Amino acid sequence: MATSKKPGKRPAPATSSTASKPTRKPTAARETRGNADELHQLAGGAHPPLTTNQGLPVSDNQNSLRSTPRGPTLLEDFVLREKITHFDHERIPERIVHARGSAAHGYFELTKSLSKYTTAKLFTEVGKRTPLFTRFSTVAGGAGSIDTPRDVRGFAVKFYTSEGNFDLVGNNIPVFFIQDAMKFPDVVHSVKMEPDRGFPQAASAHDTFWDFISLTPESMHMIMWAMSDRAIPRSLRMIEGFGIHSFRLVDAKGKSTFAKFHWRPKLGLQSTIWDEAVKLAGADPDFHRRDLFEAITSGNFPEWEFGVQLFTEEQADDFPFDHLDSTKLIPEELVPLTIIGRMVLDRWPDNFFAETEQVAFCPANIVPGIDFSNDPLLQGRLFSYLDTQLIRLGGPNFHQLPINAPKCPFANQQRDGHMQMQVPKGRVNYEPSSLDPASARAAPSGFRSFAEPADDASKGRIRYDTFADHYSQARQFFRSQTAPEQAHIASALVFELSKVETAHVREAMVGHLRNIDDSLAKRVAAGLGLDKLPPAAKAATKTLDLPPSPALQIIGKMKPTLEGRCVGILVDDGSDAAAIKALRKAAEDAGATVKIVAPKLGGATLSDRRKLPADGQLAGTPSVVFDAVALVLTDEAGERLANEAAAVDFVRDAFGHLKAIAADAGAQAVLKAGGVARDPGVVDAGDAKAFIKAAMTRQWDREPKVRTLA
Ligand code: HDD
Repeated sequence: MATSKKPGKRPAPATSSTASKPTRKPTAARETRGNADELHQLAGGAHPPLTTNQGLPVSDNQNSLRSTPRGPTLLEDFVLREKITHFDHERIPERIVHARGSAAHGYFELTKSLSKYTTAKLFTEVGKRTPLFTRFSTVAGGAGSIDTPRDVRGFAVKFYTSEGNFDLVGNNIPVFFIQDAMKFPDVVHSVKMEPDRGFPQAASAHDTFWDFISLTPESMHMIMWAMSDRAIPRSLRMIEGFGIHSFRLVDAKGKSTFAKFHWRPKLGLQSTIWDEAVKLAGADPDFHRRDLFEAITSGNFPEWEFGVQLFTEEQADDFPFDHLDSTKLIPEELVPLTIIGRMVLDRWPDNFFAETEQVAFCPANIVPGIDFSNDPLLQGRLFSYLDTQLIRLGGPNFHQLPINAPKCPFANQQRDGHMQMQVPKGRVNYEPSSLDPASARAAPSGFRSFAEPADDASKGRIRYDTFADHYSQARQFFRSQTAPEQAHIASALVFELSKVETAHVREAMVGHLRNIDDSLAKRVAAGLGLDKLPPAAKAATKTLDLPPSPALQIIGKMKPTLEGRCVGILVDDGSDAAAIKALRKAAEDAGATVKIVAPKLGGATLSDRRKLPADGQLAGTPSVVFDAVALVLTDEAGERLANEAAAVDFVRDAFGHLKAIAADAGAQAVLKAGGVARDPGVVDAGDAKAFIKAAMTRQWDREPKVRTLA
């Protein structure tokens, strides 16, 4: 850096390193010239001293060390160099999948013992609370992408048990795209942004994804789920979670029982409407993260029931599918779910990076009494996660980070490596040894793999023929849905395939749909404007008509409740204070939070002449962020807001998204401008009871009147 010698009068030095007196007093406008002493006076308060990473107290955190007041910065400035170097390294490679995530601390409480099946203390000590950390994520988008794309949601739980960490790394959908880990890089590459152009971000609606899928019939069951409303959840607090694979529970005698793990949200399942998800992406890209943060920090702790499906090898032999195939699920009607515990998330992380970003999940983290199955997808995962953490977190000691470290004692002779944070003592770094009685040694009571008898068969790259049926469960899923859910699946397929530029890919997809359900194929073909129905894809096996499973619906699992939901009330000057109070009380009594929306953030002066502050300004708080809305307006405000696009969109969208709307006489002008027609979900603002009843569900009957569905 060269010194620029400027002749003439120079400004007075602004450095405080010489402890010079402030040259002038801070002005009322809180201006400073970067003088550290001035800044300290301005900010006020008593603070602990700022230090370098070596503990050296820093006197000036505003100015770099310069050779002269207007001269070059000195290389000697170790304080600056340390700060900038650390900053330069603040980002680590984001996760190749599931990069965008939100997480919380909580606990698991066992309510029913599985001691008949397993020795795992986590599942045998009733009443015991095991601390845990749960991270939810989208799959395809980058770390800074939106929260509401059509996507699978990751549901990863790290249980810090007394016998080591158990990681249940699942999703909100109980099946997966592929049967073998060999295909994972392909499916992920296909869904991520296309490599030559760098878009689309966080979206499956593009050629490469559907090209891959159209050539991968095993994905068809998962595609039905991904096109269903499961992929556009209303809240992370309202999704189910699934461990997906079969795991083994192993008892003290070494006997094994298969288990599938399930999480059930206490608030019930709920999804958005696709148009709502799209608009939410703009209104609040952090919608799910904010929702989780606000719920936990306000004491409304999200909760899930934990259930298991237990079955024996003999039972599995009779299933009309192979339970080791991750593209299949076990209907609850076939093997019922037993609820054995609950998870409560009650603490938001102190630091996003240290915890949510650095948490490293791994399906290979299990505890004695639990073991893997031979699911070829799970087998590949056992390798991939540890490997990815090595690059993502920079070395083999990431397990020592506080968020990853077990909360039970852990010790071995692994040593050294990048970022070793422990200081092992003594000369013994091997086993067995006789020199140090404190050095760790393998114990007979430790983890033992289930002694599974080996097949008498030859090795090879084999896809077993019990994995060959790709359509029966896809058909079962589609036919188990309610009529609105089927319409959403068909419409989602039309939307996604309409973004595909390559005609033969669109046609191939419709060919697969013909094997799933011919009526679905026809609806999608009509939605795409295909002249004729493409031939059905070749199927390796006959597609079965499995009995419908209502447990696979969302609408069937929605709870008629306002708990955990949010109601928005649009007000303006002169609004009826009593009506607002009654609506608020009714909504809060039903478990909802209430937010006031007004044209100005300062709020409105109501009919009782009191000022009601707003939680959100109208233009920045559209109705998509609420589950139901009410409008309480004077005639004058109603007429005025009928010409205000944000107010008109507020009601038009609430109506289009099938939400309950309460409106008083003054608000009718806005309703009219928004094209809101009277129906059972549009009620008088004076009838709080009717409003709450309507708000507890979506107005499914309204949907065909507001949009064309495939
Ligand atoms: Fe995976 C992350 C869930 C198959 C390789 N996966 C990751 C996360 C979740 C899942 C929830 C994010 C964890 C977090 O919050 O940090 N993955 C699944 C499920 C699968 C699955 C439910 C199938 C049933 N995954 C799968 C396969 C492979 C991977 C077959 C590779 C062979 N997954 C990874 C990974 C990630 C990952 C590359 C990226 C970041 C990470 O691990 O920590 O290793």
